[in-house]
Amino acid sequence: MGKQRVLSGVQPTGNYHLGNYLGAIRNWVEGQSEYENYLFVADLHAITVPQVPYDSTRLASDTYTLVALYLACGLDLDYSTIFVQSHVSAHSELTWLLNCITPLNWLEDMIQFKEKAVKQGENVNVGLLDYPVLMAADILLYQADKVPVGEDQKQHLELTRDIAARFNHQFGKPDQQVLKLPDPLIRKEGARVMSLADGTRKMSKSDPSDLSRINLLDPPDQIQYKIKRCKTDPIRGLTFDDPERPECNNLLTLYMLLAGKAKKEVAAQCQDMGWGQFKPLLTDTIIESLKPIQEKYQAITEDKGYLESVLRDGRQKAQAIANQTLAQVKAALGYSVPL
Ligand code: AQP
Repeated sequence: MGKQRVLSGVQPTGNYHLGNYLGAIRNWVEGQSEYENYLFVADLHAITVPQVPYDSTRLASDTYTLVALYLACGLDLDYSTIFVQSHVSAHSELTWLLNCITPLNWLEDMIQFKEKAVKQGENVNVGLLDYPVLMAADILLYQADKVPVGEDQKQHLELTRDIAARFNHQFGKPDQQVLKLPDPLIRKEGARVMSLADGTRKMSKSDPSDLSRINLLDPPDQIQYKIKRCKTDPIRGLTFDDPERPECNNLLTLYMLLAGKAKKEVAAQCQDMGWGQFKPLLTDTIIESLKPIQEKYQAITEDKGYLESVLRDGRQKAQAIANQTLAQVKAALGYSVPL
């Protein structure tokens, strides 16, 4: 039996941070040899949240930065195909076809839509509502077996399964499913990284305060400054899992994940520490962990031709699978074949 196929992506909206790394990219890298990986830059998803004012120079440059970071973080092209979502037009086309079989109320029930719609007030576009159908198309086009998901994306993956099952039921044959139902690939515990300004909110690209996150490309002096300024509490002795101390739990978790230590070991090492002792330790650990990524990133971005060739190859491989699925979907729906 061949390897199972995994599909995942990150939106190219700048400020790639430790949450994106520890919650997504590092996990892909660690498991990559076990699977056949299709990892993309989700640039069609990136415009579902309006950018005001819109800067048309950002999308392409943020895309290249993200691809370079994927490679710098250790994605290996022997195991992983890296491509840009908008370069494979089947994503948009399958979205339309799936839109026509997806009940509106399924989308209106999505928690992320409700939350983001509240934030956007009157400026909610159809794309935001339709985001989960595009995500379903992303996954189903590649007949993915597994999709790495965090808590926030679980509901969207369930919707993807519901859409695939509905399609198969309405248009497939009893003995032959057109679309494969994907399973979640559950992340290791502790990979949810919280904001440096508030331990109850997740670290996020769109947080207006840059002090709330450590970006993967932050230079050492900036990392030092951010950790010096980050929110803590007045209690001496550092502990995990105290609901009254979300910042403490987050910073210890960051240290544990980046130092590659066991939770027990970190708990014992830090139980009598004050912040004055722990912060320099965490700062050095972050700087040392990001140094090889930043050096590799620098080398990769100096060779734009290489990045372009990675994306050309990625697009070809992705298109070969995506177009095949799209043709099967269209055949099942009864479309005529272009002459
Ligand atoms: N704080 C986080 N902790 C753990 N994982 C995280 N991810 C994002 N933030 C954290 C994971 O990174 C992947 C890519 O995310 P995305 O670009 O699709 O969008 P997102 O989840 O909405 O990421 P951001 O940074 O929070 O973006 P904004 O601010 O634009 O909403 C996903 O696997 C995600 O779980």
